[in-house]
Amino acid sequence: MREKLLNLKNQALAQIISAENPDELERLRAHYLGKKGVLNELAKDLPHLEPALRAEIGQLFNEIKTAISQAISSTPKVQNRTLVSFDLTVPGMKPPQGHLHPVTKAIEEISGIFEKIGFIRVRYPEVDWDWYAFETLNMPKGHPARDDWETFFIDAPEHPKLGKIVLTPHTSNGQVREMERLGRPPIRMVNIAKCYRRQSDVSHTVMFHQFEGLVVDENINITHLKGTIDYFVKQFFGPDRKSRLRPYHFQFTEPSFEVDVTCDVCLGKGCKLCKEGWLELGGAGMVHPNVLKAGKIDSDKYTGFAFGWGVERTYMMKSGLKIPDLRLLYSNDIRFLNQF
Ligand code: FA5
Repeated sequence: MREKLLNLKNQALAQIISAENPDELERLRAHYLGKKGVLNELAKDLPHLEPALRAEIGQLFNEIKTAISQAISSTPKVQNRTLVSFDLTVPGMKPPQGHLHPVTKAIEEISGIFEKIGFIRVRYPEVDWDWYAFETLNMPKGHPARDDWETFFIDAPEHPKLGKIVLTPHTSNGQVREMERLGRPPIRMVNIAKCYRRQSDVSHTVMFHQFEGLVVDENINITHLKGTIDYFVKQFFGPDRKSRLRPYHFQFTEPSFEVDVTCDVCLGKGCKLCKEGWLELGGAGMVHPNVLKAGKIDSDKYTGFAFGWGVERTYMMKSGLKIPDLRLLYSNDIRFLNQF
């Protein structure tokens, strides 16, 4: 009898633990503790036991009843589980959904704008020879203009003609590569790639992106450059923004310019956030004849223009976007990235 009762207790507790909902618990309560339940049926044998054994088994009976009753009433986990699993009216939980990085979105938008007017999106090495990054761009070895690019050099053997290997400090390395790829004009490329410089502050990151435009053909002049810049500015920033060219110097363009775009806050009038209404976008100019020669293009017959701007800085100048520190774009802070 004692063994039978202990087995019954174990069986009841196991069933209670694995009960899936309150109805099942109530069924177990009736089965074990109800008037016509298993325990009451067994209790009918008690009077036939010897008096000493009757007292011991009687006590065991009470202990088991209490244990089963407590197990049934102290099952909050089952109650909760039941609510979550079966209440179909509880609103569902959306799984977190990612999105493209803002810089990737900007690159897609920039490529689309230039592709619409016949530019071909190309990609050239982000680790390249000194030859393409400097030498063919009218910056021979030891030329002081090279210092502006604060370049990372790779510790690798030098090539007798192509020189050292560098992490490209600008996308202008694609200019002569594109001339070599096509062999002859017309050329209309947009090269978007990662660039690297030894610079880090609120407006500089060690790794950033540039987009480089290059057009070479017969009779290309500055008006084509200005028209292309105006088209881009209106498409990317909006119809109320304007651009201007400011004289500048680059070794690989002549004449050279810096391109400015009107401030998104004051639209050119001048405010605390800009310098006299204009924000600097990047460099541009007419391709230097020495660069065309390096790309084996007849510089008497063909002319061209080029421009190279930072993707991150350009993106920051878009209306409504206020990014106080460019480095935030690469901090991988999901609270920051979720805003875009
Ligand atoms: C150049 O790199 C030239 N190759 C641009 C060019 C191309 C001129 C073709 C003429 C013809 P610059 O060093 O000014 O120029 O860089 C161009 C743009 O890259 C800058 O205006 C800025 O938007 C971006 N840039 C440069 N360095 C960084 C940096 N460390 N972090 C983020 N953006 C940068």
